[in-house]
Amino acid sequence: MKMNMIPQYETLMKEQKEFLQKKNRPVTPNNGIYERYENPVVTAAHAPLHWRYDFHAETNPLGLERIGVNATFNPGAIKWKGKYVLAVRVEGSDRKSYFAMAESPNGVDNFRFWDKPVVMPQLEEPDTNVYDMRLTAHEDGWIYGVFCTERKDKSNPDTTAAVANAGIARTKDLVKWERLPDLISTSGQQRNVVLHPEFVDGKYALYTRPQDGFIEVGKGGGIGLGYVKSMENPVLEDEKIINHKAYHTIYELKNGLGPAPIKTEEGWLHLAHGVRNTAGGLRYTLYLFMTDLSDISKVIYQPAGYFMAPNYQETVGDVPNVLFGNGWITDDDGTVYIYYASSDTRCHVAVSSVRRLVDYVKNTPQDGFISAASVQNIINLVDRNKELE
Ligand code: M1P
Repeated sequence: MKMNMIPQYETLMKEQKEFLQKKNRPVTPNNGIYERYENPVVTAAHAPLHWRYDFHAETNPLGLERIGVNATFNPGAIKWKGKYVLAVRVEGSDRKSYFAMAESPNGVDNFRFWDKPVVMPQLEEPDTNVYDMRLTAHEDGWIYGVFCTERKDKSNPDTTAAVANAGIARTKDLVKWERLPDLISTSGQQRNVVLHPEFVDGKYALYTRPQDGFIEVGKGGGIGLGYVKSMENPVLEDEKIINHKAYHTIYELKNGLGPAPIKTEEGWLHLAHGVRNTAGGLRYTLYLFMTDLSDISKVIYQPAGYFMAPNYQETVGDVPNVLFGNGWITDDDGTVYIYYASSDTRCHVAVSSVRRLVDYVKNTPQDGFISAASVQNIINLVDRNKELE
């Protein structure tokens, strides 16, 4: 230790090193569709100590933390140079979110943040807050980060009035980012915007979530799809809703796409979140659906209900009862690492495979939208199982 270091330095570093090395194990039993893992993969405690502490004894004689990290959640994900890399939404104790890359050698533990958080170039009007980046390795050769940019609604004196839109940036190395103009669409606000990885008829395809207000989707809502001719001038055309919210479902109040879809032999596999209201507040769960390979606006499979809902520990956090997933990684052998966050507080992983997820979307009964239809699904299964007797 250097002479002018705070005395706590060695202890702090040793404790964090031990914490970061902690192994993670799959939870058993499970439903066969995916395996949750015992520990969250990235938490506020993963934030590097040199982001938080002034190590100089002269300026920090008491060895106090100077910059707090409140939460780490809603990560985008990409396989990069053989590593599992998350674009984590890090939220400071000042409530501002920013992006920081964290990487793991195996996708399930030992995540470490890169040396510094992402420096996102600003447009003429700076972002007040940025969050929930979706990473898309597009066939044009760029990696795009599409994220929510939030600014004060200057037309409304209410201090909580804000406007959300899709911010767009691109990179070749996940370090240096080129900021592009924000999405231009006819909707009042946009959140949960995701870039499709392939061109469609020579255009960029964007999944959207038009909304009337900052929180409420209002008359808008549903997962939309629109096209832009150029990401340098991203004017959205032909936006239409491809996945509607629906009464008495897990996506009754609102929904939004998670990461860019995975291309499979059977169709494009999508992960999304659905929101319903309850006496205890909003409940966010994750669901899957699949769209047609030749017509990406056409939903061909959508199982009833949720794919993942918060378990007991996951219900607790800054915004309780929330699962949100905007990143997944598919390995060459078909293993799928689903990165999700619980209650706007910490990041987790669940592991599945393309084969299992395709089977799940194709063979789980669809929603019949009434209880009697749900009962009939069970009767059908019971009767079929009786054929084995
Ligand atoms: O607090 C839950 C989530 O709320 C928003 O998501 P949506 O716009 O779909 O309701 C986002 O702020 C998201 O970051 C957050 O996790």
